[in-house]
Amino acid sequence: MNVKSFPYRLYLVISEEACPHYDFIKVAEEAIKGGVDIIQLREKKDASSQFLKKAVELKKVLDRYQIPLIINDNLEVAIKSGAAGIHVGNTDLTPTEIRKQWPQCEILGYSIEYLEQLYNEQTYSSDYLGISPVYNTDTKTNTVTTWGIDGVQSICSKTEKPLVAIGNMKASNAKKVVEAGADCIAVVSAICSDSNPLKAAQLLKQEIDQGINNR
Ligand code: TZP
Ligand code: MG
Repeated sequence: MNVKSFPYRLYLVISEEACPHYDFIKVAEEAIKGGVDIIQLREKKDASSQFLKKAVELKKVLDRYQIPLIINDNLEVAIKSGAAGIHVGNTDLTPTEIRKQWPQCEILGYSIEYLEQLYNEQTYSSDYLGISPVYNTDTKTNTVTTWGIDGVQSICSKTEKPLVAIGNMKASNAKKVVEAGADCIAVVSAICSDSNPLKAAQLLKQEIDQGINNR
């Protein structure tokens, strides 16, 4: 995939656990109606069989809206569910290995936790990079570098890969992170914890669009 074929701006990372108000399938559908254009299923605690069941269920809804499904860190679930892609971190199965085992993978995401990763073959093998995390978040605490705006700018100046910013992203900070160089904003709680996921997605999308217009 080349840079220009990454058309996604608002990325929902979802799990059943992250959705206190509604069933995660309903949250996903409302979020799509509000402007989310790519969704990752991230179930860190599920056995593969349970993870796969959820992925298949979610994909049925996503297919109706032509929204790509990305699976977090489980190649078996990604392949068996018919997902469009997979997202992995620095300590997971590597992008080069995923390319070998799953040549049909359309969207391969790789989280950047150290600047040095920008120069390794894993980054070369991926389609987009996750800037992980931009800000500290309670949703994921085992993180390495909190990038901040300076980190986003620094990564942006060193790579042509599409950049997905994650970590405590919300409507109040999305614009400045996009202005700093992020191509896409990924959220868990800003949509999943909101009692109105459709509206939450709309607000985020507005801020992202404004940020892109200001660049
Ligand atoms: N990777 C880096 S931060 C994060 C992940 C999965 C969690 C983001 O969650 P939230 O609730 O949007 O801060
Ligand atoms: Mg991981």
